[in-house]
Amino acid sequence: MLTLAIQKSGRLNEKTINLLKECGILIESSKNGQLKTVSENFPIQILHLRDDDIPECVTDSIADIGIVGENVYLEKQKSLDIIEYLGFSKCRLSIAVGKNQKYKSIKDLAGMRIATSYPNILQNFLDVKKVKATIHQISGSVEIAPSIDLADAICDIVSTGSTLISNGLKEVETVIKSQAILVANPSLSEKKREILERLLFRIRAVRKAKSFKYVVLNTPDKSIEKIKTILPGMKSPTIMPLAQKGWSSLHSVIEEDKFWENIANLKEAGAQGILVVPIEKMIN
Ligand code: PRT
Ligand code: ZN
Repeated sequence: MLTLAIQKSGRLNEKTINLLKECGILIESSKNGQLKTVSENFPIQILHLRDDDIPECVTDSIADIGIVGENVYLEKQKSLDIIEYLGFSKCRLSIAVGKNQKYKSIKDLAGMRIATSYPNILQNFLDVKKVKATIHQISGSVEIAPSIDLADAICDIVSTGSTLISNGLKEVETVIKSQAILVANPSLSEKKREILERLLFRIRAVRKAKSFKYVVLNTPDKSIEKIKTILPGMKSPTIMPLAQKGWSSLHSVIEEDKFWENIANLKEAGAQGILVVPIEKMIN
C-alpha cells in the first residue's frame, strides 16, 4: 500500500481528486475531517493534510508521496524526489511594489522591506541577484502590507494579477514559476516504487491525452499527401475512402497547442468537415 498526501481543502484539492479520478482511482472524500481514506480499487491510501505539512510528512515517511505546489515544496527546503510536474494550479511567486513607485531594475529593491510568506525562496532569489533587502515574514494577507506601512514591497503568489491591482500594486519581478508537483520520499521500498510506477503510468496517459486532440476530416484524395505532413499522427494517420469517389476520411491526432496554427493550413490544403474530439487516455 502506497500513502499519498494531498491537500485537504483549498486550491489544489479539487484538481488533485479529479486527476486521481481520471486515473481510475476511486477514493472517498474526506468527510467530517477524516485524515485518512483508502482507495477501493488501487493499493493507495490518502492522507488529507494542509499543503504546508505535505513536504515534511513525505520527508518523515508518514506519507510516501505527495501532491503539492512547487512553491510550498521549495519553501520547505526538504530534499524529496520530484517525480512529475502535473500542469495544474499554475502560478508564480512575484515581487510587487506600489503602482506609483518608480521601479527600473532589481537594484531598486535594495534597502526595501519586503513582506512575504516565502522567506526562504525570496532570500535565495535576493542572494542570487546580490540585492540586500529586509524580509518581513507574515503568514497571510501579504498584499495589504504596503498600505499599512508594514513593508515597501511584497513577494506573493500571483495568478491572474487581479489581487495586486485591487491593492494598488504592480508586479515587478518573477521569483519562481510554480505548478502542482508529485513528490516522493527518496527511499521507497521496491514494492512501493512498483505501485508508484503504476500510478505514474496512469497520470502520464491522462496528461498526454489532455495535450492532444483526435481529428477527423474529409479530404480530396489529391490532398492526402499534403495533409499527412500537417497531421503526422502517432504513427501515421488512418485513411479510409468515402462513399463519394475521389474523397477520403483522414483520422489523426494533433497537439492541442498546435491546433489553431495548423487549422488554416489544413483548410488551405483542401480539408473539409473537420471534427476535433477530446481524447480521454493516450498510451504509446
Ligand atoms: O489550507 P492550506 O494551507 O492547505 O492551503 P493554503 O490556503 O495555504 O493554499 P491555497 O489552497 O490557497 O493554495 C494552494 C496552492 O495553490 C498554492 O501553494 C499554489 O501552489 C497554488 N495557487 C495557484 C495559488 C494561486 N494559484 C493563487 N492565486 N495559491 C494562492 N493564490 C492566491 C495568492 O496568495 C493571492 O492571494 O490568490 C491570490 C492571487 O490570485 P490572483 O488571481 O488575484 O493573482
Ligand atoms: Zn497552506
